[in-house]
Amino acid sequence: MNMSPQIRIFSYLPNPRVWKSLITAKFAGVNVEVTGDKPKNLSNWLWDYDARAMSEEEKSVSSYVRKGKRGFSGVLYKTDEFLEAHPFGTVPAAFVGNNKTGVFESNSIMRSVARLGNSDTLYGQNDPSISSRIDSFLDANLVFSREHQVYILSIESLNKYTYERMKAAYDFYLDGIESALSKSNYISGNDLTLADISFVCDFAQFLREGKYQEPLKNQGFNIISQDIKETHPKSINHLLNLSELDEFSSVMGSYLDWYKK
Ligand SMILES: N[C@@H](CCC(=O)N[C@@H](CS)C(=O)NCC(=O)O)C(=O)O
Repeated sequence: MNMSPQIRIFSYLPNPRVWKSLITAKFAGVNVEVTGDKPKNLSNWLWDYDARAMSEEEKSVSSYVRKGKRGFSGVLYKTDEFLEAHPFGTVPAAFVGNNKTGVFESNSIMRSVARLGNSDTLYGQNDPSISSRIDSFLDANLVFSREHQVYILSIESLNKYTYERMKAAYDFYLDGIESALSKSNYISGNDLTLADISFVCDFAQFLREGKYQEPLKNQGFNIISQDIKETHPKSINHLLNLSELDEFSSVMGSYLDWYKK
């Protein structure tokens, strides 16, 4: 059996965006290799196909100094080859196949894993209209998760505009998911697909706004998802039920335990 990785992913860890690929890999039997470190340590790493931690001395003479653009405020070290493969310079950053093709955006990395795998249903492999419908949910998910990224990065010093945008994105995305789940057992139809995996990983991360009750309250805001069990019951039950499956729980570990209590 060939054990060399079919996909290599570099990221800060743990990262729910990477979990999308790891959960997909469990369902589809794909060999994914993950490299990385805690978020705060990633500024000491050389971002590269052969990503690795650097010594202080190496950093001081490195010619790969870049300014962090999104989520990282200080200096990062990214090789020219990394930026060629990953023009937006973000993690998770995947390298796929023998020619190490750069694949970025966590939903696309997950798609890449599914395409390499052996499941007919995860990405609607046998029917272009089904895979396109799954793509539609993944696009909607990315719009939601971008709003979430802005919200969570500024949650200790929010302004009303950011909060209202997040609330509108939350209502829009969850209304769609709730509506889809009122017609079928899974988000995109009768099978578990990438749409479900992406939803679980990104939304589990969003729920962590609940850990910021105090700072939100002090700024005059409420937890956006506080009434989800009444407003979007199918969505939250779907997330909690899927998180119990081995393929999810073996990757997500205790991430949702605080919420389930
Ligand atoms: N939508 C992207 C988000 C990726 C992203 O924004 N990553 C940030 C960290 S959260 C990054 O790598 N920033 C690099 C930088 O600041 O230069 C995904 O799902 O992969």
